[in-house]
Amino acid sequence: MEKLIITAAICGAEVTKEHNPNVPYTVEEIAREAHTAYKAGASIIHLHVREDDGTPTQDKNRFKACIDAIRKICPDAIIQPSTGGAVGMTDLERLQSTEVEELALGLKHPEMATLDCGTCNFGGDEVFVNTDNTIKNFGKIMIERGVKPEIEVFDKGMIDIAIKMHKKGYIKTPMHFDFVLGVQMSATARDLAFMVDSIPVGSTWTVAGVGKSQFQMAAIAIAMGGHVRVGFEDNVYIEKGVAAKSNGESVEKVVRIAKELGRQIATPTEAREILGLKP
Ligand code: KMH
Ligand code: ZN
Repeated sequence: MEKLIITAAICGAEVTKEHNPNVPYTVEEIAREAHTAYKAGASIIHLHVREDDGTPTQDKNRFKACIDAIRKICPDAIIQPSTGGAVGMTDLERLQSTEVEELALGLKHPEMATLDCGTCNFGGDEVFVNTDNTIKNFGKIMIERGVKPEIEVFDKGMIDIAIKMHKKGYIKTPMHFDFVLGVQMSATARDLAFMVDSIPVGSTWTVAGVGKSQFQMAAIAIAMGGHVRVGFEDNVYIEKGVAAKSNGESVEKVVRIAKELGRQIATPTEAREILGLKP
């Protein structure tokens, strides 16, 4: 089986220090959390950033500061900024994260970024809006900037939207999907198998189980040959009622499960090969 790519979603936009005091806000805290995950075996850092008081932001200068700080201590990690940001942000705000230079890698833009392929309920009255025009615009800009999208899909309909966008020229193949389960769609083995079965042949995939399903989804994905995302964005607990000490602790748990199931962990270089990223 292919080696396992572990993505650490270290910060997110919704969780706070009230949920877990180790949720990072400052540049230093974000770099610290990225480093714990990287040391434990994460090859991709999925990145949201915050103001010092925890307010989510897509400000490109804040992204630049965080990426530079992470790069100093995680020299070869794949840093994947979010273009989802937080509910209610405008498209222009959200796209700023793709403008950031990665000077240490000699790149004008990030290697990867997320591309959310549909609208979904986000709890209470919150709706995370991604119209067809938003997706087209984000897809086109990512192609122009050479940024590989991680296609975030919160239900099966979003896979169909991504395929439609590919046919219209807004997303290139091979596609890489992140199934975010437990938000709009439930997170069971049946749901995951259905999603895997629905993506085009030749695509790669990872799963982010949100909330209590996080490590169950990870274990199933490891056994199926897919890839795994964990981290505070999706779940701040290491086990029921116990806050994780760091994102690294969550990554370590995935590494242990993978070892038990005979799956080796991909280095960032190996992850780049699997995903077709330029070294
Ligand atoms: N925070 C959510 C509204 C992404 O990173 O692309 C959007 C999100 C998806 O987290
Ligand atoms: Zn995110």
